[in-house]
Amino acid sequence: MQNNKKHSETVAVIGLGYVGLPLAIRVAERGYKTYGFDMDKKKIEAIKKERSPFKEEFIEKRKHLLSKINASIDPTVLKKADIVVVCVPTPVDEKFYPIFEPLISAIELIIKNRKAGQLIIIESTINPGVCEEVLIPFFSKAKLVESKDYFIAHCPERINPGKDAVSKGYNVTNIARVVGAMSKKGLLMAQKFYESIIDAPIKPMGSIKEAEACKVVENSFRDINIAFVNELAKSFNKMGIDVKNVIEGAATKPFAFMAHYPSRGVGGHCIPVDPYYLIERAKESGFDHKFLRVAREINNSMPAYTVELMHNLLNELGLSIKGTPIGLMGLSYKANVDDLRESPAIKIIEELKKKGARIIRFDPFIKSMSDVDNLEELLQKSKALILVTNHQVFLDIDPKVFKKFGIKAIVDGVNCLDKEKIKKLGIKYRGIGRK
Ligand code: SAJ
Repeated sequence: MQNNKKHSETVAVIGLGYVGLPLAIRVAERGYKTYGFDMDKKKIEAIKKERSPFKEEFIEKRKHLLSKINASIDPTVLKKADIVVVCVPTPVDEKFYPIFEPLISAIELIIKNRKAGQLIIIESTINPGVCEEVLIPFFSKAKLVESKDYFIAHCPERINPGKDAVSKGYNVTNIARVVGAMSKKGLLMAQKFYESIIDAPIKPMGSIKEAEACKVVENSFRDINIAFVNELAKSFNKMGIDVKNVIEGAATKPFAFMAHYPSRGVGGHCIPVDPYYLIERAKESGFDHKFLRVAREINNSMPAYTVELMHNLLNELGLSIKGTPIGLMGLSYKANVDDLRESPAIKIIEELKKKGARIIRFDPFIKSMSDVDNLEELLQKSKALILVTNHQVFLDIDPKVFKKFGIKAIVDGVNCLDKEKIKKLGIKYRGIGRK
């Protein structure tokens, strides 16, 4: 593994978000002259002031390195780079079709500000075939030939946002990667680059398509496993079996079982999105991923299911959901991050509004979307609560506090509250597959 020796190549990272900024920090830390390009002026200004533009433990711990990145909104910095890494978002539209515009704009900027012989590495999540069928045609139109005027490779990002990543010790410096390229030379260049910045194995793939397929397979695997336990939760709820206890029991099997847990829904910019990349691309080749589609339908049904649980719980108390003040503990898609992308909270709010509930939102990581300033105010104003995000601050609440504020019903959207204590206090409790 390389140490922090000086490298002759200059590197530019396009897109300084959850993926690009940690990468740029690491590249600079490993001794490359590093440029960062982003269209967001506020982000660039924050980086120049050595302030992280978003909450991320990895960056918080390396803020002192931010000044080593020449961050700019001027795309001509790309002209200086021998290696350009593209880390822009690849979302899906409302029909879940992949949206390639951010990626195409990045490619157009690279072509406009190119340097001969550049190695261009795509880290954004894309489905098999995108490099060859969507991106390379832009270079060909500009009369640029792969392996002569430029090299292109794909190294799918494996960033794992949030505290749990830090607690597990995984970050951009030590997560193994796969890399694929259009040419042998491009593959060797990309592999050498990643081996110089990552202290973990870098696996060369047989083609760029294989590398593209890895990421969507990794995340579809996670999505179907979550869908499995979400379906179990619905069935066990009817059978009066606590699904969380059963999963923990099954997880005592030391092999051939991988615990996933039911919840109020699947959010984030990876898991709920990536399977659609595979579904849509396979459809173009005449294959229908029925199983992946059903898994997506199950996971997409969980926010409404969560609201139904609250509706029924209030009815058991002789209360109507209409007009009842319901506090949402958390908005972010996962614990200890300030990220609303595809968050189940969005659908839960929609469903509650349809039922006429009065909604009070509070997320300590997303104050701008909160209706109250603090947890106490949330509890004061609510008669019932839905735990949407298992931020530590919510897990630390002593259930007696719920009683003190007169909370009548709690739906635990991440199955992480103490159900026995809550029920003993006479508060109605429902988890996702546990009562
Ligand atoms: N979720 C469940 N049940 C589970 C696990 C997650 O409902 O058992 C929900 C979460 O609440 C969240 C969503 O699914 O809303 C996604 O959770 P996640 O833990 O997968 O978090 P992400 O979206 O940050 O996923 C990233 C992914 N990393 C990359 O795509 C590079 C994913 O591959 C990682 O497995 C994941 O981090 C991780 O391990 O934390």
